[in-house]
Amino acid sequence: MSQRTLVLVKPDGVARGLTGQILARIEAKGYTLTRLELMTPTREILEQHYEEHRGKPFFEPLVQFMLSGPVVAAVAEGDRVIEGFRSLAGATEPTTAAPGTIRGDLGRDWGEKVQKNLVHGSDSPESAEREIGIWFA
Ligand code: RTP
Ligand code: MG
Repeated sequence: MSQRTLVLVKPDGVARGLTGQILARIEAKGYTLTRLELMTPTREILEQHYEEHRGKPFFEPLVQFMLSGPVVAAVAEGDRVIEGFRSLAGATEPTTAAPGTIRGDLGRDWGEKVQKNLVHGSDSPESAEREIGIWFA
């Protein structure tokens, strides 16, 4: 069944010039990009986006990291794209994410408080609709 998901190229991905490669992988897998925008998020958007992590020790460093530069927000569509994109992205921790994935091939640890792991992808249909509404209000 066709789904949509919110993809973010996080500030590390944009700053390192990896946006094109990351979007190319999404397209190469056969998904369609239906929204695409370079943006500088506000704290308000990020606090809504990361609501489930509020109160965790990495919450504030995560928000600071996400405020550190522009991000690319996109909506990708296709059958099972939510699972499909998370599979493409790889595990949260880039040092050990599987080779072949975006995080595994292009990311690593940089000795900082927060995982700079290049991308975000929604984790359920409910999250996808909620997040798309936040970023593409
Ligand atoms: P995402 O939501 O960004 O797609 O990543 P995820 O599901 O793999 O990871 P999640 O657990 O939802 O965490 C959201 C983001 O917070 C940062 N994080 N840092 N202990 C840490 O340093 C830590 N834990 C999480 C990462 O940027 C992660 O993607
Ligand atoms: Mg998550």
